[in-house]
Amino acid sequence: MSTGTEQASAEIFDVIIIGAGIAGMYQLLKLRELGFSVKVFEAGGDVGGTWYWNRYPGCRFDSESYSYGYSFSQELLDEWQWSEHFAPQPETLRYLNLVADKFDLRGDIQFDSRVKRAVFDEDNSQWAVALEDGSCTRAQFLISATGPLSAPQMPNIAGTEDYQGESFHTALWPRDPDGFGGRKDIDFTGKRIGVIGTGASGVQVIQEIAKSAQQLFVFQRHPNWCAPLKNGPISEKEQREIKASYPEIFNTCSENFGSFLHSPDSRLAVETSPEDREALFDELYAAPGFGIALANFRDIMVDPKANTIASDYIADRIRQRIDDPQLAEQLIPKNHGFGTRRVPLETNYYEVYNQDNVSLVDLRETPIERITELGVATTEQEYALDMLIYATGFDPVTGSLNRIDIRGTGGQKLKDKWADGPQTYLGLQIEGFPNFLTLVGPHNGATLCNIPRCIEQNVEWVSELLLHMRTNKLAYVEAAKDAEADWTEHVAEAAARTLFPTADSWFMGVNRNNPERKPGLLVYAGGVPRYKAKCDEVAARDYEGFVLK
Ligand code: NA7
Repeated sequence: MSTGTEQASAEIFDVIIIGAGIAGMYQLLKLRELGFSVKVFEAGGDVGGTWYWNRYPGCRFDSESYSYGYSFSQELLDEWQWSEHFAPQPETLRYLNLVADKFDLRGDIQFDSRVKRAVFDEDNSQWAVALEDGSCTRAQFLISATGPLSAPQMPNIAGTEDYQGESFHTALWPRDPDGFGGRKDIDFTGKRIGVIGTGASGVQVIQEIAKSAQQLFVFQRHPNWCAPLKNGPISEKEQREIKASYPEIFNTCSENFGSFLHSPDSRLAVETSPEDREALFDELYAAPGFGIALANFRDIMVDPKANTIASDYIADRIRQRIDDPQLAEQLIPKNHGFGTRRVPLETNYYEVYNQDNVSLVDLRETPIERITELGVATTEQEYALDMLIYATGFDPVTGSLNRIDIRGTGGQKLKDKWADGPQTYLGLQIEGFPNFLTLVGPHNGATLCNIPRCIEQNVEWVSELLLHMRTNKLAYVEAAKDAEADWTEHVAEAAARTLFPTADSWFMGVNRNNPERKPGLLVYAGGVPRYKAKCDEVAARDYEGFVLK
């Protein structure tokens, strides 16, 4: 690593962690408990990761709150009360701040510190990690906890810098200096507002803006299959029941494909009568959370015929909710089946299109030509706006790692190694990048998961590995080439058994706004129980597939 302009710190840590979100915080706590010296670098001004950055109005998670929090501390479970079944962002960030305070985490976290480069020093078996401010710190191990969706992506549209009104990306929403949410003075009342993007973030922010905007223009390239969230406050009685059943809650999660509370129906849609199918669909559509995707017939994500049956049902529900039949057709996906992309959960999303103050601009009919000083110019007209919101998502999973110059043995760049798609072992380690571990990395079980459940699994597994190495006086861990190739092949096979590859989505690494990026599968679609069993088996066989020395 060049030291010409970089200030090397004297202290050498056992571990450097990049990121102080849910994964980085727990990894710090775990390793510190085991006696490792740890330094965390966090680009943000405080803890929270996703929940620190995504402060747009309406932001909340789609996991049942009580299935989302950390499970490792009974005291924390007893102390914390979620107020809603699906908590809003400020509450989740308040929760993560409580965790940071309770376990005294901040002392080992350096905030406002974006990692620019990380280079493996082969002579010393150490990582040299340089920040944007020019400082450089060394550690034996490097752990990325950068989050799967943390590299905000602006649209590749000309003129974004010309726009003179207020504009925000949902994932970089300005912070309220006195609270956990977004800046309170950002007001939609009486304004003409444009939103580009109708993924999970766009859907949430659109619902909020429609309440008070003078006029809201939704610039939609492709619609998604949205379904009702059915959120509500948690009553006193429910609170007591939740607190008494945490072991069952976490156990149910651990048995399910994506670690959610929703277990699949054991029947096949294609073998069930239309009446019985309708009965299950109706029940799930009226129920809270992701059940509509995850508690559905077990063939809807693997059999195109079953998927069409489910898609047709959801399409009819959308038609029932939109007054204008032509508009309804524009809001029904035609290029992918239900569940093959992330299903945004919504509250009155479709109904907002029945309001006079909301207009859909279908970009497949009239594409955006450019952003202008005044607003958005499509092939048909220029929309003058007071505020423009980019809900255009992220450079997914590998994006946050590729934005750091990571170099392994022989100076090899991680970005180059992954140019044709990621190759990993268990989504946790990469051949040629010794002593580097990727929490929630590409091809990791945590990529299609109620994420804190899998973060705990990742963190505990990595902690055990480091403990094993210390106990056995081992200083070097690297995925073996054949183990990496086998895992990468297994990940592709697991996805090929599902319908995920039939859709363009962030799961498949599609990001047309980044011209450098080729699509490449990013998620592990074999299910969390299978992933966890594989990780446990590898550990039980003395870390089979790793070179340890
Ligand atoms: P997503 O799900 O990636 O959605 C991004 C949206 O932005 C999607 O509707 C895109 O349309 C749209 N988009 C992106 N680029 C453009 C351009 N250039 N022009 C027009 N429209 C564009 O991101 P989210 O933030 O909503 O959600 C990400 C995850 O966060 C989600 O899966 C949850 O797990 C939480 P497209 O469909 O590509 O036509």
